[in-house]
Amino acid sequence: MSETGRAPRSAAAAPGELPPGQHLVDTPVVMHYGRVPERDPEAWTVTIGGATATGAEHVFPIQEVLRLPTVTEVGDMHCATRWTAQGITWTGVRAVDVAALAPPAPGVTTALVFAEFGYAANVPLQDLLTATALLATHMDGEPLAPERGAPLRLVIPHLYTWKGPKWLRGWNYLLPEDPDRGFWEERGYHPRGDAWREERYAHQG
Ligand SMILES: Nc1nc2c(c(=O)[nH]1)N[C@H]1C(S)=C(S)[C@@H](COP(=O)(O)O)O[C@H]1N2
Ligand SMILES: [Mo]
Repeated sequence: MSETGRAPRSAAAAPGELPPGQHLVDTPVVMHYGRVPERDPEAWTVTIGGATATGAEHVFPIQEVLRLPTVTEVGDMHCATRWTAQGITWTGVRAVDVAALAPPAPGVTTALVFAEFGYAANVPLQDLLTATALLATHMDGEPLAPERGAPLRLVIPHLYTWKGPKWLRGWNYLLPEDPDRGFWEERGYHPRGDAWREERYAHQG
């Protein structure tokens, strides 16, 4: 990807380059709060609500989401607990294409992306709509394992991975006045979470 516009820093990073304060691991450590869902993946839906352009909440069967163009890209995972796993191949659909099915109202700045069982992360709209943000179905060529977020997980390689809910169920578009904290953001983590800027904690501003 070219270095034009707001291309994420990681897309331009040299192979092997690590964000500040991170160390390399071979395999990303399986990490999540709570249980692995057992909901039928065939009956999975993605709900886009909050400040949508129409004002309505839109519920999409997963089959409709996965009819969007399939893309494969290589990205890194950066956990805020300081491990980085490099060169993961993700396959899925672009978040920007999903958002086009249910666009935001004017003035929306953030999306609160949520998962099964209430996990959520607030993600700036500009990061969610970047070309490298995927709703991934496959990791390294294999369908996502249940503990890796099957059937859908959000992947935004330049952000810390807490910004990528596994078992993604949708998002709510937020206006600047809406409460905007997800699970880790409630616990002091950064609203943006760009790993290349080391945006771990909210007190960093
Ligand atoms: N639903 C959900 N998604 C989540 C989490 C979680 O607790 N629940 N943890 C996040 C964090 S902090 C990390 S580091 C990654 C870990 O992904 P992995 O288990 O595939 O390594 O998942 C992210 N997505
Ligand atoms: Mo993490």
